[in-house]
Amino acid sequence: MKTSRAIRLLPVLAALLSAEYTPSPANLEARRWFQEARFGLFIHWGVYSVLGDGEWVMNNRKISIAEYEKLLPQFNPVKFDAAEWVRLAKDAGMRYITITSKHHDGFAMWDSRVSTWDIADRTPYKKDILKMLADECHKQGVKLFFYHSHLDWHHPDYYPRGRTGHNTGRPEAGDWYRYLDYMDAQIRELLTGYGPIAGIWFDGWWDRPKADWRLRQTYDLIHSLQPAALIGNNHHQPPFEGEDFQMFEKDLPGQNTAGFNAEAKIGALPLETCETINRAWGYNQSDHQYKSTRDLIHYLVRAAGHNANFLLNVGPRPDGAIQPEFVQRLRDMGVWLRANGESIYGTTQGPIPPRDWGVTTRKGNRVYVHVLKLEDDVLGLPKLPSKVARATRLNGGPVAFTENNLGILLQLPLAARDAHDTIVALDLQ
Ligand code: FHN
Repeated sequence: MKTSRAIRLLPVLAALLSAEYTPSPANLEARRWFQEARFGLFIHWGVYSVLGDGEWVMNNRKISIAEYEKLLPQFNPVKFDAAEWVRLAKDAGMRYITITSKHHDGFAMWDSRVSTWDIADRTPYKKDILKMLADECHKQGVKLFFYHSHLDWHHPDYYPRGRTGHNTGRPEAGDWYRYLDYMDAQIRELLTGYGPIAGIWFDGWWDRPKADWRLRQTYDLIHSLQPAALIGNNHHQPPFEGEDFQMFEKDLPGQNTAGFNAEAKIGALPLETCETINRAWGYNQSDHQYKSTRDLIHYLVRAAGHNANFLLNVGPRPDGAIQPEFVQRLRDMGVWLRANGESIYGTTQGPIPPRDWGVTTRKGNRVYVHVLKLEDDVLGLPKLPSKVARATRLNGGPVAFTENNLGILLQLPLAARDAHDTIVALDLQ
């Protein structure tokens, strides 16, 4: 009797789950906060850091689970200092941190109750990294997101397999829905044991784009546990129902230089773009191709000019230290933001779309013109919604300009340009 009633209720349940998603007031408020925050720290960290060859090392080197598990005794991050990491993010001017709770190797960076494939159960370190980081974030007023991989190279029930993870030595069998139950159980742990969580940043859907991921059930679970938690999914597609923000990997919204975003049309949700400092997400000891502070500032500014946040990545070492090349760049960005943050935080994309010379951002009646690349002494701008009352250098004196019915001409002598970004604030009438 009970079973037949459950079967009759299934279509009702399915209809509920496919119903249009209405974000709660707390969620809408969180989206507003997110859009104003503009800058966050991405952290890719897990047992893979031991090999110093990026977070894909298990797949790339065709390492079996048995061999990969031998890395565990070496993962002992005694130099990890949550307070120092959060302080570093704050000093860099970042308003949130997004850390890998679980990457594609399936390894949990917290003390999971539904698995022993985690830092607390299997490493000499034994401590719950996420707990320490969450406590510190709450203490220092920095919001915390968890990056969570749908894709799993370790779990036996991740079957049928997708594009990756074919050489880990798992039997060619498994129960897909049992895997999804496991994933939801872990998500439940993350949203019930770590205080307020700003959101979940999913990745790995693309490994099995045709699979039934039961996404809506997972999304509804998250929103029922923490209505304000923002869900984003790096599936490289336009946003799915139930998501709260849209991310672009290694590209500004609308661009596709890295090849991930061919189908990622810009939707109506808050936007974010993520990028690395060298070329690796997880710690890579031989990758020394660091972007300059100037390049990173330009990326942040261009992201703001595209109405997007910038999530800048570090891959900490296996001992828990963040390498000095990363630390230095983050600190330098913080110095720049302390002087120029007014033109980034709390702004929206400005009235002039992104250009080769730079971008515009806007707050109320003030338009910030970010001149990043200009060979001439003058910059011509199209007409703005209202006349310009005043033009000033941010943190500086007046800027000479002329305005007629065609547009505005700003005088920007090369000798007086800023090393990174010459910012002109235009106050509109
Ligand atoms: O495969 C991952 C990769 O390791 C990394 O986490 C990045 C971050 O955006 N996303 C995936 C590739 O799309």
